[in-house]
Amino acid sequence: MSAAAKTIRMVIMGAPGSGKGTLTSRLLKKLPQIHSLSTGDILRQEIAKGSAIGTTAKSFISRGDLLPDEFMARLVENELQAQKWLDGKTSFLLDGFPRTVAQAEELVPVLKPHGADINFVVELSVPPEVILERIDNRWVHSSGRVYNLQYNPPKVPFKDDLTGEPLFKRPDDNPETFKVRLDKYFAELKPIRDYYEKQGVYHVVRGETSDIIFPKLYALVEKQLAP
Ligand code: G5P
Ligand code: MG
Repeated sequence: MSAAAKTIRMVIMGAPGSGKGTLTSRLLKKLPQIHSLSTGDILRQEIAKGSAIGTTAKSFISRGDLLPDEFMARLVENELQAQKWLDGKTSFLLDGFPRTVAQAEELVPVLKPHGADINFVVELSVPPEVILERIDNRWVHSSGRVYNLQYNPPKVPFKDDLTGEPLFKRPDDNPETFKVRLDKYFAELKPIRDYYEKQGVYHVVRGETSDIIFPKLYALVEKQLAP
């Protein structure tokens, strides 16, 4: 009898526009047993619904600011519980959370009782000058599916491939807000890298394009999943 694959509970980190959403969807196409959760997508969906969470999120996101750690931690905890991923047997990927050491620390008591600690963290390291070019051409669908007019254009211009619904520009994808988001990312990077490096779960994949990064990322994840 072959041994069962291991469970991965991973975090994908990277600057705004580094390709977290793009690479997550590629990874999940090859490894559909992994579930994913993007805090940015959840917040944008709450804004679209006009919920209380969305109302709080809107002003932070439009300024490029991070929402409060405690608020984000409760949002993720509720989502993990609602999805029933906290059984220690489910593989999941968190895109965009945690982004600060405080958020990482908040996650520990949520996961630990279920034997479900984070066991794999990957940083996408893409030069900022490469990223800046991408954002102008980004269009997104309300589901979180992401396109780029040059790199991965929709089949029909400005329409989502799966639903045919219109795509939209993110309000935080303007040069001023984008700069704030980049600065905030790099301000938080070292502490959170140190935090997960100490736990021996931190990996970095470097590259100027998602095509270069993807095979490296996939190889690391496969290794982690191997029995
Ligand atoms: P988000 O939504 O998590 P960011 O800023 O972390 O936002 P973003 O912008 O979603 O990250 P990404 O997912 O890393 O970027 O990148 P992507 O969308 O896949 O790719 C970017 C573009 O490049 C796309 O158009 C894609 O098609 C294209 N592309 C990909 N690869 C290539 C390539 O190789 N070549 C080319 N040419 N193009 C490519 O968070 C948003 C806000 O929510 C709040 C904050 O306010 C945050 O700013 N928030 C939180 N606040 C506090 N704590 C948290 N944990 C929070 N999470 C979210
Ligand atoms: Mg994203």
